[in-house]
Amino acid sequence: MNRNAELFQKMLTIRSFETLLLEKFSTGIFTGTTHTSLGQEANAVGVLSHIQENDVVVSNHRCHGHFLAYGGDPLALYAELMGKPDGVCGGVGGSQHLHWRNFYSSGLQGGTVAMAAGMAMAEKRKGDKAIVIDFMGDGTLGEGIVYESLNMISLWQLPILIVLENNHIAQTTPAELAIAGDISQRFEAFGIPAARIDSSDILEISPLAEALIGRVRNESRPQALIIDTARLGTHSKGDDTRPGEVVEALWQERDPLTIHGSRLSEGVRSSITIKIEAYIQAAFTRALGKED
Ligand SMILES: Cc1ncc(C[n+]2csc(CCOP(=O)(O)OP(=O)(O)O)c2C)c(N)n1
Ligand SMILES: [Mg+2]
Repeated sequence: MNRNAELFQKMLTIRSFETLLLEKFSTGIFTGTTHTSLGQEANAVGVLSHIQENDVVVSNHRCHGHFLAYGGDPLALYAELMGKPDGVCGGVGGSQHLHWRNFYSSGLQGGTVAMAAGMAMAEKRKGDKAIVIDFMGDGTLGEGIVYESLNMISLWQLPILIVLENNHIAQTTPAELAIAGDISQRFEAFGIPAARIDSSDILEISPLAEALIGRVRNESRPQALIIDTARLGTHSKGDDTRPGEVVEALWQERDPLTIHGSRLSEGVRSSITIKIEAYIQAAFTRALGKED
């Protein structure tokens, strides 16, 4: 399989997983809540395609895409969301609190940046060139702990790439009602360089992420990557106050699967789609059949 097809397949794995999750949520088989990353798949795959085995990934409440792009197993994630012992964390972590290998997520907004800072400090002290990738949302810029953490991250030159997925909304609050000034300057004020890209195209996001990850690793210092992106789904399961036509326009213009899928032939696209949908359906069915 060529690289374009592989990237499409990885993003489609996330999309199919979360689409089926939302479809089945109302049946009551899942515990707790859930946040999907529809529209943001190119960020997860574009960034995490470039990590090495010892690198650490810290994610937030919207973590399924990051987990799957990291290499996590869809069956174990479905089982986790069903609260089953075969889940990623034995069914006690749920949608937002995952830990597998060097992947960690937490629903505590902002707390993740502090966690990531501590982990990056540990990696720096070990001196084995491993780095930390920390995903956060734009709304999380409102948490004070972020700035305490950025100060330490810069002061101690911790090897961390902070990926700010700027989908311009926090739950139902548009960014323009909550965020003053220029987001890049929030990082730059602490001496952390911030690269910014407005794209849902994995072929634009991926090379930039690769270059920044290389710099963090080789120069052992922090870096921010701000990705202006689009949340195509609801915040959680049904809470979205944006007008339907606004969301529809985003689907037309900002769907990473459509953007990247157009580079593949119809035949390749449909054979990957059939394969991945069957794989995800089988993961769901097998997770459902596992003992509670
Ligand atoms: C400390 C804390 N406060 C509030 C919440 C509830 N909450 C969960 S997600 C969210 C909005 C997050 O917005 P953003 O950081 O932009 O991420 P996005 O949901 O857009 O990916 C809120 C308020 C929380 N999880 N943690
Ligand atoms: Mg947001």
